[in-house]
Amino acid sequence: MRTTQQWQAADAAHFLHPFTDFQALAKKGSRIITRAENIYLWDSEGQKIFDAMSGLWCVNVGYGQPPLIEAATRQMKDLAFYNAFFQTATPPAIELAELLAEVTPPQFNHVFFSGSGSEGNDTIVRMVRRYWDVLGQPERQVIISRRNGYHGSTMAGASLGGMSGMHAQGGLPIPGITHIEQPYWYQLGREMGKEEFGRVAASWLEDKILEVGPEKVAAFIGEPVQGAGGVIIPPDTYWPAVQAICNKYGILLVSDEVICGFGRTGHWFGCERFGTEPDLMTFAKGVTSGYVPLGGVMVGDRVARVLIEQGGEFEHGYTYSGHPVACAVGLANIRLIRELGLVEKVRNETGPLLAKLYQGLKDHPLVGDAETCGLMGALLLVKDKARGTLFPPELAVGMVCRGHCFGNGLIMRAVGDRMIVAPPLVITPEQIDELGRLIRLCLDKTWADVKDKGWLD
Ligand code: PXG
Repeated sequence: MRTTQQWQAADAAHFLHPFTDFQALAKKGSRIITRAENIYLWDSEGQKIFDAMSGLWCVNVGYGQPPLIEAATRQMKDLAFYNAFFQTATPPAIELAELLAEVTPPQFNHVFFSGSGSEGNDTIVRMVRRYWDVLGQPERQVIISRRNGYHGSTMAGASLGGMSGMHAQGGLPIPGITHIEQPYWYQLGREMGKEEFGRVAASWLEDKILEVGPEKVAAFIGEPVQGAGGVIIPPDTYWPAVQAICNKYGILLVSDEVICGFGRTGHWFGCERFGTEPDLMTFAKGVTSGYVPLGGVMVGDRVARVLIEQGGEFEHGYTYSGHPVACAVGLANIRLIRELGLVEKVRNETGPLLAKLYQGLKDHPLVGDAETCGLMGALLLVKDKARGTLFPPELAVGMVCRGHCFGNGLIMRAVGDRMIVAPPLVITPEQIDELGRLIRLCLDKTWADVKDKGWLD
């Protein structure tokens, strides 16, 4: 086994990491993760780390699950690969399609597989536009999404996303994609109640539809809870109002369930938590708990019927659409989620425990807001709780806190000054207590730094 320094040198020499300042990382050296079990990781220095981000929002069943490992091994032996082009199929892809139709809401009976969430959203753009073409309304091209939403990093995914840094590189968004403001109450709506703000934020969709022209709008896409944007949990009034607006103008509703799907919110899919009936859903991550890459699009009956009965050939697909090993792991993963009752556990036990923990964290002097949805949580670090004053962004207080998390064996992410977690769904009540102690320790250390540096003045 190489030493940490040897890994870091080879890494810096050859490996360009995603969303990374290459030169800065090469100087500092990557952290090398070598092993994992349950909800814990170990790095090349032997440090044990509490993985409160489930890898990257994906390892829902935790690490080292034998049924998933065995499913992959068995499938690789039987048939490591065959494609789904040219009128062929493999048993795992067929069986997973069948099982997905079962665990998703009733309007979903068909799936189009991809290799990732980004590819899934590329499929969404092509499918939505194709749907309106087939219906004889080719002018319906425009897809509306939200600022600070995240839908992936391909050309279409990054365009649908509302990340200004991403749009600034590479001439994005592509034509026909436009954005509205996000439903972030703390930033945009604190002068009103949350319920009222939810309705106001939804009304921005109607304003945009009228601005573009309803006859030109194809679809609206959003994450039930914005994940990468900082676990932005909309008021309960938001999604039903969005659904009503989509219905009013006949616009397709797309729920990007890449993070919220497969139990994260305490429901199988986030749309079920927030009471919408989307026409299409993107999924990835939790479908295989990240053990192997897989993504796709659930196609609701409204769209499927048109594409199947009137559409002819849909000229779109990936080499790995329905990859047999990925699908075999997906099957084993969904069966395990069912067997362990993880969705119900999140809804009735661990989700409420995390909510209670976060309610308690509100008394910390740094914490201006603390909220959870299922097993996602966000803490907003603020300068003055009473007034709700934020720290100047250039102080990067969130990064200071993240540094303490790294140093103390906890993976908690910083999105600006929002500290976020999304632990594996197998987390136990005792492990939630452990998470609470670690978070408090890191908040206390950050608080000490902030006072020492005179950042409260
Ligand atoms: N949609 C959503 C809602 C996502 O969260 C994607 C699509 C794209 O999936 P792929 O598999 O192509 O990465 C995602 C991915 C972060 C972070 O910083 C989040 C994601 C990916 C990378 C980083 O929180 N989500």
